[in-house]
Amino acid sequence: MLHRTTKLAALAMSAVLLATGCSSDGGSGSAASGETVRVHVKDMKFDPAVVTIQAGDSVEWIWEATLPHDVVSDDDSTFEFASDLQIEGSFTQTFDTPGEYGYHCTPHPTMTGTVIVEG
Ligand SMILES: [Cu+2]
Repeated sequence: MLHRTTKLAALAMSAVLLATGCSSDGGSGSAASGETVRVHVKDMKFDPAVVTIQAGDSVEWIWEATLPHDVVSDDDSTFEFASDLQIEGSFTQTFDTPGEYGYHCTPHPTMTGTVIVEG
C-alpha cells in the first residue's frame, strides 16, 4: 500500500517535469505576449533611462518615488502613451512597432527616457 502511493507520487512528479520541460524550450512562454522589461521610476530619473526591446515586448515602469511622477510620450512621438501622475504602483505599455520612443515626466522635464524597439 505504502509502496503503491510512492510510485504514484513518482509518476505525478515526472509528469510535472515533462510539462515544465516543454514550456521552457519555447523561448517566450505565453503565446500572445512578449517579454516585459522593467524600468524604475525614481525621484528625478528613470532607471535605466534607455531600454532596448523587441517589437511586441512591453515595458513596465515601477514607481519607487517620494514625489509624483508620470510617464508621457514626447510631443513628437509617433506613438502616444501616458501613465497617470502617481507616486507608487506601475504602468505597462506594449510596443508593437519598431522605432525610438522618447518619453518624459510632465512635472520634471529633465526626467527623460527612451524606449528603442527593434524589429
Ligand atoms: Cu517626475
